[in-house]
Parts: sequence; structure tokens; C-alpha cells
Amino acid sequence: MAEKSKVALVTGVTGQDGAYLAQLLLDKGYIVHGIKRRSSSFNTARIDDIYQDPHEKNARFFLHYGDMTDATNLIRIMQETQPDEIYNLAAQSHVQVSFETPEYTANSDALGTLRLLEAIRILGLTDKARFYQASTSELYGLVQEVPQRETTPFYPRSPYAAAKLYAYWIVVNYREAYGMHASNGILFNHESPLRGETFVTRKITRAAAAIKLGKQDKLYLGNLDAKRDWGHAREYVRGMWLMLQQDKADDYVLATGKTTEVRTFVEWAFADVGITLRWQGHGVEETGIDDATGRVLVEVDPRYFRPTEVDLLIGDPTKALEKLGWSHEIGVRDLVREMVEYDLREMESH
Ligand code: NDP
Ligand code: GDR
Repeated sequence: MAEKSKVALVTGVTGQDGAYLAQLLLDKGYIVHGIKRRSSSFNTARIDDIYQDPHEKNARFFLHYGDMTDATNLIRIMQETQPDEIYNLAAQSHVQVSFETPEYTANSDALGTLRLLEAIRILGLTDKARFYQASTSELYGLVQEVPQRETTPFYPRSPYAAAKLYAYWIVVNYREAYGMHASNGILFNHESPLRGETFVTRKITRAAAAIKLGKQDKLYLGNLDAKRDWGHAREYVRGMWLMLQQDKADDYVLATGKTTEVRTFVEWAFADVGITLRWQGHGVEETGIDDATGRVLVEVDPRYFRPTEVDLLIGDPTKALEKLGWSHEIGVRDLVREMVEYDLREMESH
């Protein structure tokens, strides 16, 4: 007899990670329920290629309207779908925007996580459902130790990180208090061609492509000195799934173990469109100049500085390797190349 398909519920399914995770779960034979927000314009571009007409007899991918700020709706969707695995990826995920919308960020990212955990309890799914929380390297914030690992103390530096700190600990608490299979993935930055356009990597690769094609004059950036541990989103969603396949729930860092300056990322992206950049000046006066023509292509705009910054992130993924057998394969240099190639193709076709 054929085994019954597992059922997964994914919040944030329309985001970068949601799209890769939904694809992975469908490939593994899951029935996937995703929660999407009501929006006045289409917000499903990242999952359009895996969309299935719910009228089809063999459909395995279903979308439900919902919001992390609405407990009644989360309880109803969970009741209807009876998931074996819940992946909580939904969040106001932009660090800088969290300084502008701190209360909303806390509501969706911190309390939203609590609402899901409570829904599990209310519906009597505590023993059945496994829970993944999208925790983040932003929890480490002000550098306490490098590389950062599961035992490194947290020091959040933004309303986003403070909200995610609450979410992290409420997950740990529900695991200890009620025996829930609930795990935190402490994921370092991961990018892809599906990355949101206002995060620094995608902003850079899109600008390099647009400048090359004569569709943009300049790229304005904030802090060029920040260092991030950048991996590929496709590989990181596999780590999320692996965490929920373990007998015991636990918390894991996923990272590459290498760190790169924003400035270097910019140089590589421009190199990939055939432009050699040289830097001139310091601080807000720093500019990136096309070595061949002398044109200024990159400028610093203090508007993009954050009130408190996270200077250096570099993760130690040893535990994930030893316990999950997870490691990354795609390095940051190849990631830049893939994103630039994608953005060149995209822009050429529009
Ligand atoms: P995205 O910003 O691309 O996606 C966020 C998703 O959450 C989108 O589907 C968005 O919907 C949805 N969402 C936002 N607010 C709400 C809400 N109130 N109710 C319901 N849905 C909501 O993020 P990523 O895919 O990059 O990240 C996934 C998760 O992982 C996030 O929680 C993020 O904070 C966390 N994270 C990300 C890392 C990264 O480097 N990418 C690293 C560590 C953690 P819509 O499409 O309508 O905007
Ligand atoms: P981050 O990602 O804050 O690390 O959060 P982001 O790409 O926004 O910033 C990375 C670094 O680049 C600097 N920076 C700029 N950032 C943006 N967005 N725009 C700019 O113009 C710019 N110029 C310089 C930033 O100051 C920062 O130091 C991401 C999100 O996905 C979170 O949800 C996730 O939790 C963390 O990664 C891990």
C-alpha cells in the first residue's frame, strides 16, 4: 500500500525561502499548504511556476489567505490542514524597515510565532506536529564571539532582531514546557535570484545589470564595511527540512563559515558584467569608479545607514554538519555570478 503523503504548512510561502522550500517539499512527495497575504496586486511571482489548480484531482499545493497578526485565521487554517510539519517563515524580514515599523514587526515576527505555537496546543497537535522557526544570525548583533555558534550570546541590534529573539525563546520554551518538536534554525544570510529587491545583494546585482545595459546611472548604498556570511537559499531550505526529520528537536546554525564585505560583493557583481571598479575617498565620500571610463557608478547615501548596525557575521556550522549532515556547496563568488546572470537575463527581456 502506498504511504500516506506528509502534510506541511508553510507560512511566508510567497517569500524567497518559502518558494524554495515549497518546491523541495513537493519534490519529496508532501502535500503543501502555504499561507499568503491578501494584496491588491499579485504577490505570488516566486511560486507561480509551482502553482497547481486546486480543482485538479492530483493537486498537492494549496494556498490559503492568512496573516501572522490574525490568530483566528491561523487556528482555522491549521485545523483544516492538520499539518505534520509547520515551517514558520513569515516575517517582516527587513532589518532597516523594522526601525520604521517596530510595533508591526514585533506583532508579526514575535507574537505571530506565539500565535502559531498556541494554535498547535489549542488544536491538540502538540504530539503530532513538528515546528520550524526561521531564527536568524541577526540575534548575535553586536559581536560577542567569532565565529558565531549555537552557544554564542545574543545581542540584538534592531527591532527585527529583538522580535526574533522573543520568537527564538518562545520556541525553546514550548519545546521544554510541552515537549513540542520545535526547532530554531539560526540561519545566516542566504540569497538567490529570488531574493527581495531591497536586500543589499539583490540591490547590487540588479544595479550592476541595469548599469551595464544603460538602464540605470548609479547605485546608492549605505554601509560598505559590513561583513556578512552569505550562502545560497536553495541549500538552506534543505537544512530546515533536515531539522524536522530528527528524532529530537534542537537549534542549529546554518552558515558557510566565510564572511565577505559588502564592498567586495559590489566589486564582484560589477566584474561579472565586465566593469572593473576602483574605490576612491572614505566614509560618506567614498565612490566606486569605472576604471575604464572614470564614471562614478557607486555612491554612499547615509539614508541607508542603520541607527545600530551589525558589523560582522560569520557562522560556525559544525553542529549542523555533525548532527544533520548539512553543509553548503555554493560559495559566495558563484552566488554573485548566478544572481548577476539572472538579473541580466531578466532586464534584457524587459
Ligand atoms: P522574505 O521577506 O522574502 O519573505 C517573507 C514572507 O513572509 C513573505 O511571504 C511575506 O509575504 C510573508 N509575510 C510578511 N509579513 C507577513 C504577515 N504579517 N503575515 C503573513 N505573511 C507575512 O523573507 P525570506 O524568505 O528571505 O526569509 C524567510 C524567513 O527567514 C523570514 O522569517 C526571515 O526573517 C528569516 N530569515 C531570513 C534570512 C535570509 O537571509 N533570507 C536569514 C535568517 C532568517 P509577502 O510576499 O506578501 O510580502
Ligand atoms: P541583513 O540584510 O540586514 O543582513 O538582513 P541586508 O541585505 O538588508 O543588509 C546587509 C548589510 O548590507 C548593508 N547595506 C545595505 N543594506 C540594504 N538593505 N540596502 C543598502 O543600500 C545597503 N548598503 C549597505 C546593511 O547595512 C547590512 O549591514 C538579512 C535579512 O534577510 C534578515 O531577515 C535576516 O534575518 C538576516 O539577513 C540574516
